[in-house]
Amino acid sequence: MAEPAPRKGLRNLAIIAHVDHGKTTLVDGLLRFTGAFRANRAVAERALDSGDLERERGITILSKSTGIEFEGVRIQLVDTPGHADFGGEVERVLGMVDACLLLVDAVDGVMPQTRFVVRKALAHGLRPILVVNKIDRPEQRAAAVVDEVFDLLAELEADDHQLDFPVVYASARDAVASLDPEQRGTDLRPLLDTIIEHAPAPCVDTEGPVRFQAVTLGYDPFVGRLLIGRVERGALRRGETVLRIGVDGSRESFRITKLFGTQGLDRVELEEAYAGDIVMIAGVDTVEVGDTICAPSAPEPLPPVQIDPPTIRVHFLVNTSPFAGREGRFLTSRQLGERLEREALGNVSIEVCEAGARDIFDVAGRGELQIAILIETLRREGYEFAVSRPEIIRRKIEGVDCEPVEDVVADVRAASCAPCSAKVSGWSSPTWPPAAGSSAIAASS
Ligand SMILES: Nc1nc2c(ncn2[C@@H]2O[C@H](COP(=O)(O)OP(=O)(O)OP(=O)(O)O)[C@@H](O)[C@H]2O)c(=O)[nH]1
Ligand SMILES: [Mg+2]
Repeated sequence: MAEPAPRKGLRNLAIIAHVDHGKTTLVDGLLRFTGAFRANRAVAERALDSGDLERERGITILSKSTGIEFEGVRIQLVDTPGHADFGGEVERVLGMVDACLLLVDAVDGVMPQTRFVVRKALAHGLRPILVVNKIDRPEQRAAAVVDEVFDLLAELEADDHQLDFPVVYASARDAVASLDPEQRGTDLRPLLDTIIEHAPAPCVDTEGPVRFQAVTLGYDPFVGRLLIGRVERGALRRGETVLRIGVDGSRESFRITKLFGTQGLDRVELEEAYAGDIVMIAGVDTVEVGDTICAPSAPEPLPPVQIDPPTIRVHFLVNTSPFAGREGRFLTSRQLGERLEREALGNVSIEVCEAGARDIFDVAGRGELQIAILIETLRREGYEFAVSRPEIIRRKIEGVDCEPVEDVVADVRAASCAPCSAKVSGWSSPTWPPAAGSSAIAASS
């Protein structure tokens, strides 16, 4: 085995932020600026939000990676969702990258989900590159936003190096960036230069026995199940036989039938990939998120992907109402159970188990939007079922009954401030994880 060495021509970055702060728009701009879209190609706005539900709702649901080339350096970007319900998507991709672009809206400033993603990024030892976005908005307050981010990092106990974060001022919509808040940029070059200067190159051993961890699962109708992750060590080659070690310890050999990388919006076939590369592998169907793929000669499993536990629970049950069978094609509890199980394999932030009674499945997730998206996805696939009202998952922590918390920011008329405060302060049950932030009620006239 060789000593890990930096791969100078490569950068891996996650783009993280509160919801709607402009992550996907920025990726669009970067793809366009680096010429990743062919000149004659018609590309929709926010091209990476490619799922039907993503386009309809204008939000990112699944993390997606893309690769761009800039001045001889390959930059692999992972776009993440900003909505708190999909926080599990952010958590699992942070292990694949060496740096993160932290986008903060120049008007909104630090928001609850900014705090969540920054805490996760710091836990992975990442140093953020701050992008103050939407600098084009007339009411922008960039200087104050930079201070807010500094205070947040200090509060979350970032080290000196992390506190000394680089700052870029950008308008993702107009595809411009600048290092000077007073000067409007002309293109995204300053941002790309900052990435190359400040994001560390992956420091890896490309010669040792191969090791890879599946962080996300995908599906391709031609090649079957796709395992998406980063090569941790050594090299993966198409046609080679490797070993899968399951999270549960199970082992299975398989041949890599296809290996893909991403170039802009396209998937490109590769013959080999080296430590540091984010790739997709095809060749095995029975796989779970967190499984390790490694050389048969060095079967060393990687630690499972850690994410926060679910907070709400909904029952999915067979539709027994008088209108049953009118809409869907898949109606039985076996079909519903199998589909939910498949979801739980690929989506680590969802837990599925059979509730005590027959034909009822307990689906636990991170929030109502996440569950709503799951329900809608299943409905469109032809499943018909009934669901219960969501209920909060309570946990006993050191003998105390606790419930999950969420930061609340309510913008209300001055006259409504008192009743709103009273309502919020009535939620008095102890919380888990320990209260991360405070509730704030701002009055507007
Ligand atoms: N004025 C202005 N609006 C922007 C800018 N960047 C993005 N937006 C708008 O902000 C909205 C959200 O943009 P997205 O790129 O979808 O944000 P996101 O962070 O990817 O959102 P999620 O993935 O759902 O968290 C869209 O309506 C964009 O047009 C910007 O620089 N200036
Ligand atoms: Mg997005």
